[in-house]
Amino acid sequence: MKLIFTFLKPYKAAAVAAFSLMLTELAAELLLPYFLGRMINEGVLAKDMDRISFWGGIMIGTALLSFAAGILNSFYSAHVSYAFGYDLRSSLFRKVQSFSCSTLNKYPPSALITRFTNDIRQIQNTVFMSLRIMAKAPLTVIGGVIMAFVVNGRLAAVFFITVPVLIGFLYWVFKVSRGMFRNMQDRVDKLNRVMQENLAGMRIIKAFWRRDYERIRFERANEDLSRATRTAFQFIEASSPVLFFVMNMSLAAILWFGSQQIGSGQTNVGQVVSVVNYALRVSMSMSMFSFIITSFSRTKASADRIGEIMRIRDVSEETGAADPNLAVTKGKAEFRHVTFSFPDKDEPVLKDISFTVNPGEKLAIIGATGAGKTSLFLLLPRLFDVQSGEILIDDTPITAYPVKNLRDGIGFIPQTPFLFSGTIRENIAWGNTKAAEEEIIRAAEDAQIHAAICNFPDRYDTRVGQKGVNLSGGQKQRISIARALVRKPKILLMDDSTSALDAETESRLLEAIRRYRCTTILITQKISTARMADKICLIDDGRIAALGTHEDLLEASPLYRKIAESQSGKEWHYAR
Ligand code: TTP
Ligand code: MG
Repeated sequence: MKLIFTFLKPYKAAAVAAFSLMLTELAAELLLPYFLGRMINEGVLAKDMDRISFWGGIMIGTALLSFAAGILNSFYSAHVSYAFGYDLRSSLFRKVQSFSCSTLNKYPPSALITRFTNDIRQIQNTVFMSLRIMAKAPLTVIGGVIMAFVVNGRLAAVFFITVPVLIGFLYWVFKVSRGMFRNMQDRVDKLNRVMQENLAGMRIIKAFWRRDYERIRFERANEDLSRATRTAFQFIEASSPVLFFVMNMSLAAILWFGSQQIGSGQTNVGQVVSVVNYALRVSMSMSMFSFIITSFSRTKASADRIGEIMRIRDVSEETGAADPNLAVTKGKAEFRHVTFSFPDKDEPVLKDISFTVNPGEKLAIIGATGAGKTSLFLLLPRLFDVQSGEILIDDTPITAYPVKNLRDGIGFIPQTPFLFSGTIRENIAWGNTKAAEEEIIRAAEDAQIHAAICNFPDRYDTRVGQKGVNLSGGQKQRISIARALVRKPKILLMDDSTSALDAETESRLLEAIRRYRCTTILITQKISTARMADKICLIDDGRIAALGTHEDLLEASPLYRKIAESQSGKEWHYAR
């Protein structure tokens, strides 16, 4: 909560202005019943027209002042809350961007999106309402009670009993409801997750005819949310009749004591009218308390959820870089006894991996599904850090490089291509924002996608749907290759990136990549692809089972032989 409100600091002046205007408005409002009492006593009861116009004029002036202060206050409150929301959102975005993959693993996108939208909006509204009306309610209660005392202390004594009782009661309501609202926000996360998956997976849902299944899943999340919301609001709502009851009782008590005092000549009608007027204002403000409590409980829950993200100290990305200018120059990659497990798991996915790829060399990694090939790729750009052993690039541990320089030297082609919404040109240039048009086209040609792009109606300006829906799997793969090539990387990592290509296109692609003279590590399932590399590394269950040329491996590794035979049995038999 405290952390979140440090974001208000830059707007202190405007907030103070808003607050002072609110105080002006409040003071004017609190003076009105007092003036009314005076007008009744000195004007109406004394039948003095001059006094009536005098107090009437003062009342009109005061009302206008309160009106003007109110309008200006809205203006400042809106300014503060929107600027605050903007800053908070930007800062949260930067924070989330700085997270390492292991931290991001813990928060599903839906939970983060809810924080960006729902939670921030909630806090923003509360900031606005606090400056506008929320802080006014408790001050009206205090000011009203004080003014009532000034007018007639004995009548106002009734407040001494009711106000503390109500404050105690409201505090209890606030504490209980906070947990309920946190629960509610978590359900919003869950509903968003189901929604998101449902929209993203629309095709497969239709293809499997799982509409009903998904509807039930959605309804369950929806019901959970509405149950949590209902519980919270019912609880809050139940508190307002209690408030009204206590306040009405105190009004009745004031009127009863008041009439007795008038009877015995201790007070006059004007004073009773003033105190009753104050009591009405106090009870009106009290009735706003259930709304205020709702807002504050919800805001507390939302602020905690955002604070939880803001407080994460994620150091792994930026540690260790001694020399800020250290960059990848040659592209030699070396693994030394690397053992790695994902942060949330105990069992290592890679065990004692050692190999070296010299600059410009091509290494193929082959192995069964789930063997740990993709995991191995994630380690080179330091998307995850190893538990033991060491990875070196150009004979320097990768932890010694500034992360940006390290990643600048690497062209990473993920197993599942991901395209951003925008044009094809934008998607390729995303790899290197400084690339000139010829370089973009060159990369596309080398990725064997230029011809296909030229056949699109808008060529390089063709828009890619939010997830590249209007492209085939192989086209997406090749755009994602072009995006890596346009970086002119020293080390190219291709994770099964030619799986959707026919043999001829694939060999043209690998030929083109040769011209980049970069170190290439490619994961593949196909022996025919692996053979084109200088060396092949066979991974089996997280360990290196064999390392060498195709011929070496056929000789030495029964597992490799088995894979080779299963893929093109006869050919290898005859070849040997
Ligand atoms: P991968 O490294 O993804 O296996 P792979 O790339 O060899 O398999 P495929 O040919 O199918 O692409 O996974 C190895 C193990 O690590 C597997 O048990 C899943 C686990 N894993 C995670 O827990 N988190 C991750 O982010 C990844 C990539 C894998
Ligand atoms: Mg993989």
